Amino acid sequence: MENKFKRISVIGLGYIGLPTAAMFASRKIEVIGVDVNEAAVDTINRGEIHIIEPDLDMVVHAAVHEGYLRAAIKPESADAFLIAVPTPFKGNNNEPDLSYIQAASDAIAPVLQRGNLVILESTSPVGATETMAKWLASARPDLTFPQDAGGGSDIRIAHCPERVLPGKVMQELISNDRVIGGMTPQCSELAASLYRVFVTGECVLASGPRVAEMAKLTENSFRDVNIAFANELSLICDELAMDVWELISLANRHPRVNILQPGPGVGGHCIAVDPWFIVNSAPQHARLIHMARQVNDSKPDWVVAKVREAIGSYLLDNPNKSARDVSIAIYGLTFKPDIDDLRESPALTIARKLVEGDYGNISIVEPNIDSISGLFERSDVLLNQREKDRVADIGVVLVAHRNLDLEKSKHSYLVDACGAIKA
Ligand code: SAJ
Repeated sequence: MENKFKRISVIGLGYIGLPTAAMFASRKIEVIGVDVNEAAVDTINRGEIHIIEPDLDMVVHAAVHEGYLRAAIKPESADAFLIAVPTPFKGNNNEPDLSYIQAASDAIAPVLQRGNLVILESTSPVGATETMAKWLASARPDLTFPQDAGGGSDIRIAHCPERVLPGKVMQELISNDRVIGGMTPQCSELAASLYRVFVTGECVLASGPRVAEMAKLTENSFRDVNIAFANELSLICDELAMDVWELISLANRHPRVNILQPGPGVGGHCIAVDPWFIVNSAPQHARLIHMARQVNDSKPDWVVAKVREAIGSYLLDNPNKSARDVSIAIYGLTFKPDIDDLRESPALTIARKLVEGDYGNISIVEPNIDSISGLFERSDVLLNQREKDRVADIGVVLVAHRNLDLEKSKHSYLVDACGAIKA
């Protein structure tokens, strides 16, 4: 079948937009990536990348040097526009901020042409795609849109949420099934034909954009609620002097039980954010989802309290010492194992709180990052992987990195927040 898409524009060149742009370009389609960040645009146009994701660098390098991918500050005309901009919180009240989506639709509106497809990929609260369609329609009264013209509209609009796992983006972009929520069946069909350029998973047509928006929020809320269950068990087991990892591995022997792992809290930029979009849409009914957020958000403080308890026990055993003599080794800072991403990391929150305490030597053992400069208020915190720094009065294990060889560590007291020792 002949490809209808000669030129694709991707708005927002971050963790999702850049890999998506590079993927289309690797299939020899002209792609214009648009971002307001001039430094990112320059980096990409040199064939380099400004984010960390395995294998992305070589795909971008090849796409730019073969002439299929180009970055720009302003949108140009194209057959399809994919919007992959952030949807953060507005202020401090966990409400979604659609201003990036609005800015992206304002930017593409002047270059839209009859027959174009506009896809919202950003994780969005229910109704955001329809809101975007209204913004586009009011900017371009000369064109017809699906909300008014139905199946025969000049512009086709769909929500197709991204669902890839950081660290496996280049694989999952191709192999994951894709949820396609068009505003009309014609919009869905056109969007599916675009993704079929590189997606080998199924392109599943949803009945509309709202259910596609909710599907993405539901996936991340499902994971959040299940992690909260594991985190709650870890508190109960601590109270009952039981090993939560043993408990979970026993319970998981049941054919229909599959409990996730407790940890220091939930980090990253998705699972700790998206459930709030559901809570905001239906606050009276989203009780479990709301509670899960609170359980997971309170876990870092609980870990800090456990470390303080361990310090107290150490001082009781060593009455000649004061808190200022206590040395602490912290293992892992990233938001999950085997990555170098510190965004919204509960381990970093815990480490910062411990550094604020008036303790002695603090060393961080984090094999996946090269520098902790600027991360802590105290400048004497050491980042070290050397064996001698693995000897401390208190060991605090926060992330179960594969390359964290804990056998080499020696401590009088150990707080293991992620089960790395027992794994
Ligand atoms: N975590 C636990 N216990 C577990 C699993 C995870 O404490 O058993 C913690 C991790 O340590 C981390 C946080 O949860 O702090 C989130 O990690 P994650 O691996 O569960 O998810 P993310 O944020 O890297 O990516 C998620 C994925 N969503 C789902 O698996 C349902 C990904 O597919 C989404 O595309 C991504 O969010 C996104 O962009 O929304």
